[in-house]
Amino acid sequence: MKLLPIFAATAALASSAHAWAPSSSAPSRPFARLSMASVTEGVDYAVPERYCTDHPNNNVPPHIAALVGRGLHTKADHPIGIVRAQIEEYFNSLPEEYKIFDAEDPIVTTKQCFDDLRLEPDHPGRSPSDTYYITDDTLLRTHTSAHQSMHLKDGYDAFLCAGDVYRRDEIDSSHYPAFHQLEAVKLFDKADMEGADGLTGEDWTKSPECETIAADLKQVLEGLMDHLFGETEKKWSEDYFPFTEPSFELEIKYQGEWLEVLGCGVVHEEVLDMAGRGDRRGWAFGLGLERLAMILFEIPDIRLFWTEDERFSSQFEEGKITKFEPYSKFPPVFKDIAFWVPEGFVENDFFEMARGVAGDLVEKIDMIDEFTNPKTNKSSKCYRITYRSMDRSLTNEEIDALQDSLRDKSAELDLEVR
Ligand code: FA5
Ligand code: MG
Repeated sequence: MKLLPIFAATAALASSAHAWAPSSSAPSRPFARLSMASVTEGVDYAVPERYCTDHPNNNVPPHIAALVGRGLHTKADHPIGIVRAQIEEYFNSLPEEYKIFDAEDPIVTTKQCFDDLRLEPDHPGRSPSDTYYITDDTLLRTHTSAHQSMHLKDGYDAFLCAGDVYRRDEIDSSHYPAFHQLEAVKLFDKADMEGADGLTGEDWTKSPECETIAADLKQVLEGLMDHLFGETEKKWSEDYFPFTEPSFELEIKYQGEWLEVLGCGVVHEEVLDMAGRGDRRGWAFGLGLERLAMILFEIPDIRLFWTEDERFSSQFEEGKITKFEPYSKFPPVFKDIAFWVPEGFVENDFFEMARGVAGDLVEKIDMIDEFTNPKTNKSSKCYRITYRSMDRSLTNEEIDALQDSLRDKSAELDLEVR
């Protein structure tokens, strides 16, 4: 099943009813007032108990809590860290100075992750079927955009921020419930935006100043792709995010296929306003580091980034993009499971249960059959689970045992195994 992209809400929000603050009301902050409150200092993020608690609405399973704090994006000789360093190298070569962040707390509030970014209360990305909640109003960040507002509030005009993000999602070779994003925000000089003072909504998005920002954003990102890939074919499309307007996505051509690598846009004036920066304008983007690393290093499966197998880690070196040599592909084992599903069944709950039982041995889960009995009106779904280890051959007995315990556990989701 194709899931709704988490931040591309279907209905565009009504245009701003909230007047953009005139430049006099929010003077830009002098550098001396910058605070470092944005980063929790001295906290060890690699403590599963921080994430997996007994709060009644906590839905973080132990296998997810165990991933937090691994800091792959800060490891100089890990593909995720190598790509991130190359991106920073590019930004360091640009005339503006970008402040670099990489140690924000992965626990954020619903305000930081959603409200500050204009995600409506009923936005699907906020639902516990898509998001890992710690308590009712704290969660594992679903995107690095969750940190935009606090860095803006702290007075930064240009910054990068990289980190691990978490989403309950489908399971296959390019989706993993934990992955990494790198975010960037750049505000423009007030003097260059004066012509658009006071403009909101369409008056703003149609202004030459807004066009200048969008053009700069595209140029910076095309330059970044050329820096990473050499000259490569690129394609811009319109996208939708509640926090940028206009919004775009960038795809690059990889092995004959177009692959989405990032979302971006001109920061919505209300987002800047809420961050106390309503006197400024600028752009933001968020890109997926795994997507880029899979292409650059030819890493075929997203689970590999998390392996602690020496045969993986020993292949990479700081500052070098090298082709990954698979240490042999072990055969898959397929198992099907069919059940009657209760009303309101959430597929992600089942995917998560499978990963809870069998961990990374689950390579992918596909729905292969679905029907509704016209007499009873009950629906049945059949899923094919592909089990495969990245580092050894699996025995039939061990997979049968895992499949049996998955069948048993299915009752917890009110699934009636057929
Ligand atoms: C966002 O997360 C927005 N916060 C991006 C953004 C930032 C837009 C700033 C505007 C301004 P999206 O859900 O499309 O958007 O994810 C951004 C990128 O993360 C994708 O292009 C993709 O490269 C990567 N990504 C998304 N989901 C996954 C996943 N399950 N596994 C690996 N990478 C993913
Ligand atoms: Mg997207």
